[in-house]
Amino acid sequence: MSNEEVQSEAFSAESYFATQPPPASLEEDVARAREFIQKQISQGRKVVLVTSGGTTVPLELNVVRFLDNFSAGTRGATSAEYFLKAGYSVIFMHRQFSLQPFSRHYSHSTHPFLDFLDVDDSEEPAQIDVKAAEHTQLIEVLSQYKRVQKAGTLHTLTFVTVNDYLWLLRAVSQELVPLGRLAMFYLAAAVSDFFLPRQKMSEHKIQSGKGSLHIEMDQVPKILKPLVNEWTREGYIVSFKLETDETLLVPKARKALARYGHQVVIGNDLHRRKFEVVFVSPKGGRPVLDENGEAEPDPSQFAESWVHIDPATNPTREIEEDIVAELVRRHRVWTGES
Ligand code: PAZ
Repeated sequence: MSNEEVQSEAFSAESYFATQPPPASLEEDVARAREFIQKQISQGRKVVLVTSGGTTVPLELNVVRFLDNFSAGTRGATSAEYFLKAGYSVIFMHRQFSLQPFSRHYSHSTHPFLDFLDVDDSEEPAQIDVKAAEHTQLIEVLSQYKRVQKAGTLHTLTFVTVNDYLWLLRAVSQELVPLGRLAMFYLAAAVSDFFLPRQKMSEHKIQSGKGSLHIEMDQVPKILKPLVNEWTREGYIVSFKLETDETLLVPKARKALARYGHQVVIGNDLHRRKFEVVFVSPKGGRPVLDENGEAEPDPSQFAESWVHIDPATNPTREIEEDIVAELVRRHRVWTGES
């Protein structure tokens, strides 16, 4: 395909996957995920696919520079733990080196593990101890981690680029089809809206001699559309919407629900996301959108509920506990259990 052809193309999901190459590890990743899913099916478990962390957009084929975003993966890693506690099996699809369930409690930047160890080198061999103040939390985290390891209910997949993410999401969601309504999708990753198609990338490091850098990026296809309509028809799909202008949260969440037809959008403001989110969902059937999909859908078609926690009165409480409890309840209704 020539550059001109690529430039004029608005990427649909179909044209995206027809023109952008899959990551080298895809087949192996999918085979491992399939094995995990089959085991969970044989044990009658519900499975949630949690996506977490940010995607990168490489600017060169021999990549030196890339665009990234702020997400540390806190939402995804924390939620994965609460889903495991609630009895779900979890496929944790996360950005390489972002936070992970359990180990997140000992992140190198907020709680480095060397700081909670003591060494006594007065004897040979030297002894290492965990500081007394750290015992309670470490025992709790470690016990849960070991329990999950023993039960084999957590499976981890990694992505780096937005391309890795899209290919993995498509493949894993197709593997989840046999679970029908027992599958949940919890799409908390911060996925780039723009990317540079492979055909437009410079092969080598972009040189700085020519003054300012102009890059025109293409829009990443709206992946929720094929996810809902083609890749999984019965899974319970929860997407996240991040905004920095809080007044946009609910209108944009409504629009996404009307456009894609999934079950819940959780809206969060960048600065308030750790203690406030809003659940937006259709009240009845699929909300109606105007013909060209531009006008605001009628608000009476949607229900909203806000979840708040108060960090001043309860600094250790995590909002993900409330988010997951609410989703577990809604998913039960979806599967016909209540
Ligand atoms: O990873 P984190 O805890 O720092 O942030 C979580 C989040 C804000 C990325 C997530 O809650 C979210 O909104 N994800 C979707 C972002 C988007 O609109 O693409």
